Amino acid sequence: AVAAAEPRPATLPVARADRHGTPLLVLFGSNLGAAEDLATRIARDAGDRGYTARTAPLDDAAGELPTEGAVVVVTSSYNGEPPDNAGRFCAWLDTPAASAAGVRFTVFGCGNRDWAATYQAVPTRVDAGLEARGGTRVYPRGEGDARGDFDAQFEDWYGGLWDALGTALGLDASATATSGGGPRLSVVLE
Ligand code: FMN
Repeated sequence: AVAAAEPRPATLPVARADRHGTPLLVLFGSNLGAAEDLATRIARDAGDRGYTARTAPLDDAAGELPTEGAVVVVTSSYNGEPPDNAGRFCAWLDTPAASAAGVRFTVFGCGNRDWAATYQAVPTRVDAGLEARGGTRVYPRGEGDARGDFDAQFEDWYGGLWDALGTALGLDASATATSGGGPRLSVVLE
């Protein structure tokens, strides 16, 4: 006879056997959804790579930046100003008391060169502000121009993100690899 398994909580997620669980916070500043959609994609892909990822509006992170794992920021600009859910964060980052010490970050900006004078104003401001407040940029800021080939520019930036994050976080390359389209369910036998 086979011994009955221990009952498990119904909410227990099925985990990859090599899941490292490093936290990844993907923050977005977005009015029309483009930056938020990218943040959602990044967080989903992070989960596939063994991270414990979540998304939140930038304003939720004012004064609350995590020093564990890493932070990816995706934000747009509106006439040079922050989107509605990022204004409080940007104002906070401008205050001398704001600290990003110990925060590992990178930024991708959604912009449009039709706004030539303020192209990428907010992503640039957040990227510089995080560094000025003591954060560590672990991957260069990226730019997407909705007037140009936005998708290609994003993919170009995105293509290097995971290796850079893994290196900055001291993660083994095999731990952050995707399962390459094969079966993703692993069973841990104890
Ligand atoms: N892009 C910039 O790079 N700088 C700007 O100052 C800027 N101002 C904008 C103002 C308006 C009214 C609109 C509609 C767009 C502006 N854009 C600007 C482009 C948006 O940032 C871009 O379309 C972005 O993808 C929108 O992202 P979201 O959907 O996440 O809000």
